[in-house]
Amino acid sequence: MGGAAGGELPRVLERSRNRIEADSDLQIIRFHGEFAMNDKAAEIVGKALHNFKIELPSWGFANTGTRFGKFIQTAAATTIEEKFSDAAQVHAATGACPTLALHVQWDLPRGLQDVAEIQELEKRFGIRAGSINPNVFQNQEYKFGSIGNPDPAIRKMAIRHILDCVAIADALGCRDIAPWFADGSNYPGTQNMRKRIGYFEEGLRKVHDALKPGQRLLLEYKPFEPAFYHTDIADWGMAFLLAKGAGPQALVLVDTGHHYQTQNIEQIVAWLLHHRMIGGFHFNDRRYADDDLTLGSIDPYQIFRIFHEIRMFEWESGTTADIAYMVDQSHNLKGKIEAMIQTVCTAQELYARAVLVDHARLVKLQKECLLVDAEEVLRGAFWEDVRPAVRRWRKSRGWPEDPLAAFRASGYLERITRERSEKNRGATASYA
Ligand code: RM4
Ligand code: MN
Ligand code: MN
Repeated sequence: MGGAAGGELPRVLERSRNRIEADSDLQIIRFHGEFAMNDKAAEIVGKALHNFKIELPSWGFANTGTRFGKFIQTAAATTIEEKFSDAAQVHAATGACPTLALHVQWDLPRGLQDVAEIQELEKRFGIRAGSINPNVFQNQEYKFGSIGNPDPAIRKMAIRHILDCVAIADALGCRDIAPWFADGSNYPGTQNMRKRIGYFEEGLRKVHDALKPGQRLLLEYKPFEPAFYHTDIADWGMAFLLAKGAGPQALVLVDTGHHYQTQNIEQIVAWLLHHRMIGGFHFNDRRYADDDLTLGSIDPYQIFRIFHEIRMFEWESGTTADIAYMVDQSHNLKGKIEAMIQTVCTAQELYARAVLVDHARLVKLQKECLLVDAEEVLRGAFWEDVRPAVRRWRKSRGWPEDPLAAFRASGYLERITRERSEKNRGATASYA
């Protein structure tokens, strides 16, 4: 992939590069204003988008809420069948979402016994099961933690559940098992942090031992919440070390909302790429904490910079980074399917912009420490309007040119609102 991207520069970029090389720094900036998408650039964008798939979260279609109130949406999915059906709508509109992440306790409450039903839904809706997400944070037993709990019986129970998830993933042919651990403590001195590291190391090794060839264990980190003093896997370094210790099939999952304010997420991504330790993303945006807002709604440049690190790595290494791009959002106020379509379109648009970065030129400028010019390469791609090229690509593939408009015109929302409003009346949200 890297070779192709390096060799086939969009002609307009090629031309501006030649001119830039012969010109002064100030003129370089002016030339970026002329940056216009031509056929070749559009083709490169289309090719990259074709391979760019995004996994949807089943929980993103169900009623969710805040700690303070749950505002029920009459069109929300109430069953796993409805979640598949809604996900299929997003896929039909965007062509980019063939898989659905499943949360075991919410979607397969009977565990392995529910696999047959999932398989039937996969066939019926043309959507495959994606990552399998264990739930070791909801049961009363997990009040003081799951695999970091000081009580060995509870640690055992949590490991048992994750092992069941490995078996479920195996039965469904899913590659990734993606646990998120709420483990932590609220007050200094109340837990032995070092001991808990040992519990995590031990538990995760057991889980890793049960993985089938090709399966992956993705470890997600989060700095705080629900624990407010210490969280056992609080950052990428802790996730990295635990994944390394667990074994070669364990990798790190980056949830974009799980960082402190101002943290340089693309640098974390660069480190993980460098060590071949990044397994996937949970995409969302945030303004304050783990807000789970629509991707790119607050800081699109952040997402672009992450994509740029990945593309740059791929170009330099000549390999494809095997990353599961997943969405982790729960929309309480926006229509859930519409918000999901917005997310996928935003991801595609920001990815397409990262595709346009002239890597060869950037490498040269970085080497020469031409700071303004190097930054302009990035900014130039970021400010490029890729939407016409994305529309063209959608059309050429037979997908709707405007996914949101196509969904709105389909009548699906009106139908499910009619069908589900009774069921959603008095419904309780499963997750906050
Ligand atoms: C966490 C994290 C996990 C999600 C749980 C419910 O904040 O993002 O991915 O499964 O929430
Ligand atoms: Mn997440
Ligand atoms: Mn989260």
